[in-house]
Amino acid sequence: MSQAPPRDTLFAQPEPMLVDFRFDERVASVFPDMIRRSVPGYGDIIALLGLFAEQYAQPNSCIYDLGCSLGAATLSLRRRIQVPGCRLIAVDNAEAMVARCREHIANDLSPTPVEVVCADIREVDIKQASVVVLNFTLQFLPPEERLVLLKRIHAGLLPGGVLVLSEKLRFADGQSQAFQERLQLAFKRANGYSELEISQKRAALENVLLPDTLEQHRARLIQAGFVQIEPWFQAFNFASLAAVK
Ligand code: GEK
Repeated sequence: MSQAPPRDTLFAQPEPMLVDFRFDERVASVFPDMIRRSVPGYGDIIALLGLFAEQYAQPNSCIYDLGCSLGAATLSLRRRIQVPGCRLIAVDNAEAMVARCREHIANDLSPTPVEVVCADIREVDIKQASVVVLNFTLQFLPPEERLVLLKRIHAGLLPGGVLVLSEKLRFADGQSQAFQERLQLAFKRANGYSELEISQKRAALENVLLPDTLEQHRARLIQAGFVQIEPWFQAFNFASLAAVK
């Protein structure tokens, strides 16, 4: 029988000196519980990512999971690749995440080889790619560096390749922002987070996770060179887009 993942209680006690959120050992140790209870639709997105690998992976190409954390997206992609000669490259710059990711990959028996790389996604070569996944990662880059990365991804994709970009969204219209935030807050409360946990986590993420609007994402993807952009998932203020080269 598999054990329940350790519960996230990182922000349950009052913090006299709240510091900016970091992907350290404490976060890595509770990450599956944290992301599942904080991001509405996360489990569905992970499961559905496999279909992008099934439909878009090209023979003898590379598939990238950028900001892979513990490898949930990598495993979903790996299990549905249908063509020969693919290689998966999972990248994260948090050592605590990468160490655990390597264990998860080693425990999975799907045949496609996976290279888990501890590096900054801004410094990784992207080549011969048929599928690239940025599942809730772009939002952690400084805004002025996001277009550069998308341009590099576009350049490294094969014709017909796809980028799947999942992000927390911001809404330019105040009414929409309030509506979506209210429901995400309700989601977190329904998943057992206290008001203290919610407010301390929010403060810790304030300078670290900087969301864009859907319109900004669309415009940036077009600027990067993508010709077809399809929003394919949204749950409150979390969404995923597919951009085809
Ligand atoms: C999932 N995709 O489970 N270079 C490399 N990694 C980075 C960088 C960077 N510059 N910036 C942030 N990260 C995963 C979830 S979590 C999302 C992704 C979240 C990494 C960071 O270390 C963390 O592991 C991940 O991006 C973001 O599908 O926690 O909301």
